[in-house]
Amino acid sequence: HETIYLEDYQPPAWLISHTELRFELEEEQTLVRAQLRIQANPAVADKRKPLELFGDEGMELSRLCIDGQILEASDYQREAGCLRINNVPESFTLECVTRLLPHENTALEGLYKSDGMFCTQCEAEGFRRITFFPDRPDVMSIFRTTLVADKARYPVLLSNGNPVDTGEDGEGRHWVTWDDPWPKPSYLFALVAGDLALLEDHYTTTSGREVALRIYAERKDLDKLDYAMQSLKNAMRWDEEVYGREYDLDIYMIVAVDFFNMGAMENKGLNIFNTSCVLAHPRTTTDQGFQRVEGVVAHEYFHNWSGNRVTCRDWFQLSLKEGFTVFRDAEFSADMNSRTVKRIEDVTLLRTAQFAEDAGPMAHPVRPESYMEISNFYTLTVYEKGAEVVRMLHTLLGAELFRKGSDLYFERHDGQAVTTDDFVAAMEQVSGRDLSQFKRWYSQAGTPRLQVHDDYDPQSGEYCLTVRQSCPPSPGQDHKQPYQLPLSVGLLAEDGTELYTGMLELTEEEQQFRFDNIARRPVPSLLRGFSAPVKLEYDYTDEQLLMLLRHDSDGFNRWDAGQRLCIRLLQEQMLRYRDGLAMSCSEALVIAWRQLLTDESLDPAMVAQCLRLPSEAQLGELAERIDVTAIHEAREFMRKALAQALEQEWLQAYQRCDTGDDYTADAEAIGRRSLKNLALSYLMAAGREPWLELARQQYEQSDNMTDQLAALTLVAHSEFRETADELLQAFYQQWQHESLVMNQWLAVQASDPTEGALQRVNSLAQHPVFDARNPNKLRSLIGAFCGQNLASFHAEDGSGYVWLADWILTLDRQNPQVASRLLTPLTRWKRYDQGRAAQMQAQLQRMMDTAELSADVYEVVSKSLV
Ligand code: DPP
Ligand code: ZN
Repeated sequence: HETIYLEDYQPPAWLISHTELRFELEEEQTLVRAQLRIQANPAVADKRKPLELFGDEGMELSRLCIDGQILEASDYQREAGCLRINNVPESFTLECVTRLLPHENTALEGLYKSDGMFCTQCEAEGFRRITFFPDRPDVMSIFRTTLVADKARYPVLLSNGNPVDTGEDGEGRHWVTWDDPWPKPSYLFALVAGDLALLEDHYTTTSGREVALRIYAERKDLDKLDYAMQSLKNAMRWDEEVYGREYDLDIYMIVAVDFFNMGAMENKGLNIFNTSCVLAHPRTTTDQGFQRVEGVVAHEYFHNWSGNRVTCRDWFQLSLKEGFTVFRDAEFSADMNSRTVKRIEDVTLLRTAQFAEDAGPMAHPVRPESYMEISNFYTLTVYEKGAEVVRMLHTLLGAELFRKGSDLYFERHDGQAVTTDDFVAAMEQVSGRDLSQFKRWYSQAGTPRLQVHDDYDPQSGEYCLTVRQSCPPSPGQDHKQPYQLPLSVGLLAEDGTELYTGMLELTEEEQQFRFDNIARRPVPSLLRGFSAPVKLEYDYTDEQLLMLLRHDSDGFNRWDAGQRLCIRLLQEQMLRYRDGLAMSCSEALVIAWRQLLTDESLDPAMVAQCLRLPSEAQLGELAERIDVTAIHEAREFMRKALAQALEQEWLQAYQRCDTGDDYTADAEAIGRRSLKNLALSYLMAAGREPWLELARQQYEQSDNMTDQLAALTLVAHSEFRETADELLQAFYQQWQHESLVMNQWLAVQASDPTEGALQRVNSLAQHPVFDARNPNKLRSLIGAFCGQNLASFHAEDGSGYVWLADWILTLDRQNPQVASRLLTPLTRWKRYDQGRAAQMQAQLQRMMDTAELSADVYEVVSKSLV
């Protein structure tokens, strides 16, 4: 397997102005006729280069012509995913017919079948599984696509752009031609053919363009499309208001498919979505699901500008579109819902999963320097950390200059394939600032650490903050240069009065900041709103954290102070557990929580966030060596202690939030349900029969999936096994025909930490609702067991590791992208105790010793073993 380097980038020798495609879709095969108008790139000096096109090795080539002349076998060579044609003219038309077997395509890249419908996934390199093409994002072409298929089976035929022609051939087959006027890279190509139902609406842009909005799904899911449609309209309006961006075609289509490797795909005018990111109905979808639909619909829509109109020069620039678009969708969701809650959720994900990625063997900069398989770099670093980098630019420049910068970026690069440097250059130009140091955020991997110390001189009233920054080594990068970053700070008096509010800018390894006229020693509120993606260390006392939890004017830091306190207390209990000492729960914490829980003036969503203990995964990320058992035991002890100490308060909060209103998916209602179900979870942790009855009642009486699934999960994970089995069975009976709900049913059981988990997931893998070819099912069973059921996955005998490795080896032959993704937990082996580390390493080695790993899995396994 070959490594590809950013520094080797060369502009394309050949350009394709027009691409005409004709798909003959049949049950046993698909014939694709491609006609490419090719010209030598005038910007490339060496005109005598052979024409090189990418094309999957397994793809059958049945005809190849230049300007109508059939090529002899000696005129071209096929080798390792590439077609080379020598002695081509400066400008010509290439015709190429390929034969595909979509029904046998289990990798779900290129053209494949999902539940009887044809669909495509071309990002990053799927188009080369459809035809021979310079399948790289800096080759942009105008596409015209004709689909031909049986009319009864495939009444709906879709591709990018606008439909321009249609007809029938008299033998039950029909065809539709689509024209996309905007030049695009091949990764944005899409087609869909199937028997689909449709929800239609329309939208008028600011400048008066009428846009037809169409969301397609299977007929049975037609009642689950309203929320996506509303979200789409909100996103279109928001992008006009906040970024001045309008939609640019007459039709915007979304199609829901059940077999999909990713969440969704921003193909020009024809987004293809995983059903899990578009279908939403109160009866079958949780609050989290609703918010995901809103966020992903907006994300893919925003790509129309940040990704499609302006795209990436090469795949090393992936964060150019993904980091920026995640930042855009996060701001959209913050505007539609609660800004602070959205921020807390995003930072929690970053701290738990992205920080772990940064500390593991696959750590890479936001703009990676090399890869074997680009699919492995659709990561939390490129997406979430990339979004944090854009957010820091927004913070450093301020909203107004940032908007000017994004206007300039879109205007200057419309229709181009560009780099993250081009993005930063636009920000530099409008602000007059030199951002060359800032760009280290794109080139250096690892999570920076800020160590903060302070001094106070009561005589002079001077307060001084000393900030040291450093960043640990990561693969291939032993030494890091200091970063430029915004550090948002407040100084609080002991009673919570704010003495100073402002933004400090770090550029050096060590810096001091002085504040005058401070009457008493203040408590610093640091990194407000998580103003930079770093680990912040300051030696707070418990009292200071409790004060911040009560008084900080920054909502995010109020929550963060509470989390810091919980983490510290949990870490103390972990030590006690390891030393065989009795664990205990801090009375001060109980008092603080009681206050939060009983203060009816507070926002329930915020209270719920504050009263949630950090997850086992996050505690693991924070540990020097991850002690799975100590983490689990300490956290369970604490949960139970807080449950029992506040039993009456939990019940009152439950009752207060249980308003009996009809379901709505707005932030306020979601916040109330989150506190209600958190209260129920603590009551269940208290372990008494009446609370089991309360949970059962909620399970039986709820009219929405949020409440029903919360109750089911709590009972299923409890010691009340009889009721657990009864509800799991009832849930299955009720929802067996709803594929997405069955994913939840699998995940609830896979994440059940009680005795016998491995046996349970093994028998679920045999259950009829499970389908090993469907990525959502794999994520629900394997992903949930290995990622959320940590104590079971890390069973001391290593059985969880063997189980996962067995799965990876099977799946790798079928769907390498999904196999590689599911492998992540094993890559972290160096973080565990010797016994576990050795067993994890042995499974990685076993995979490594297997002949014929895909590039996807090979890259991850080989880098993990270094
Ligand atoms: N479909 C993925 C996303 O939208 C990759 N572009 O992020
Ligand atoms: Zn994206």
